[in-house]
Amino acid sequence: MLSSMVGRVGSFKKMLATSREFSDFVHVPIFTINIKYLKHPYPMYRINSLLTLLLALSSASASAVVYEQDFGNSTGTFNTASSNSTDFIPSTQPGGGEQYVRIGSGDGSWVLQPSTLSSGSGSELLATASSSSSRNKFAIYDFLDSTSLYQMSFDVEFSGGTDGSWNFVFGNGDGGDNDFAKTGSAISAAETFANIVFQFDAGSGMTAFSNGTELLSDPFSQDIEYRVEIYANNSTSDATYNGGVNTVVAGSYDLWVDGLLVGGNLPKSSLANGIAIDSFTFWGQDSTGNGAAITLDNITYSTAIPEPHVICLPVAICLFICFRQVRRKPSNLEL
Ligand SMILES: [Ca+2]
Ligand SMILES: [Ca+2]
Repeated sequence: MLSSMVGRVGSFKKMLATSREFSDFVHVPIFTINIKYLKHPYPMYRINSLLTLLLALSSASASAVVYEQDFGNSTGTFNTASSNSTDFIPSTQPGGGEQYVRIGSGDGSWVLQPSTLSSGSGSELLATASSSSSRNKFAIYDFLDSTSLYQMSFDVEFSGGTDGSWNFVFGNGDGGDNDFAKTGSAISAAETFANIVFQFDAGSGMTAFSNGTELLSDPFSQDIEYRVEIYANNSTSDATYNGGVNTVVAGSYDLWVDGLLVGGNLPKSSLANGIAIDSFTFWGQDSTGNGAAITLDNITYSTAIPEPHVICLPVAICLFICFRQVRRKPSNLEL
């Protein structure tokens, strides 16, 4: 029975880890339920009831809107030079923003294909950079309910380049002069919260920059799959996350790669204080022979930093019940 219970707990953790509402916190210690306290057998129907209760509490406590772009299951290629498409990328949930892809005058392609990433499913987005300064660009902009706090994550792998770069920018375009909505445009500093440049080097190396400053943690190489997480704070007050364990100070962001904090409190660009973050883009350029490739999947972007109590409350209840049962005889088990 104990092994069965442990299995259920493992399934619960897996269920949380695969939920987009929680997946960004799997590196957080509070998810490590110490199974040694589950020494007494427990009726499975009560476990099921408990899990139902916990999930209900979780849903009721959610405050941030989490949008997801997982590229669905469709396949296809968009590679028409000097043109763009607003319907090549599958739609996200209602309110999840406008989206398009663009091919510049330097060739390259956007490809929806069956997932190749170990963490992926369905389709993924594979793109090659332009061979010139004319950008190949993918953007999602003006998603609703955005705030000055922002959380985003995605799976990514770079490959195939000896020069050129991919850029990842998030911020907020300005109404009728929205650089995120302009095909091929870079994003002005005034609309940029952060611009991360992934520069392709000879061999399979890469050099990453945040708003022009090299990330000395050197977190990226080609041909390796990464899970990237962003916690951004454009408010004028410090913000905490991961149950208060981490703080991202006002006007900065934290960059996590595969559960490691590779850049803490990285200074923002020039987006004005308090402006909501409602847009992001990836673009590739200056790659000889269109070699510099990027593969993306499982993009989530949130209108706030998800509140830690969403996670802490159910886990605390679970731990409380587990401790409680340790102190009672098996015959007296009650919930
Ligand atoms: Ca997918
Ligand atoms: Ca906007």
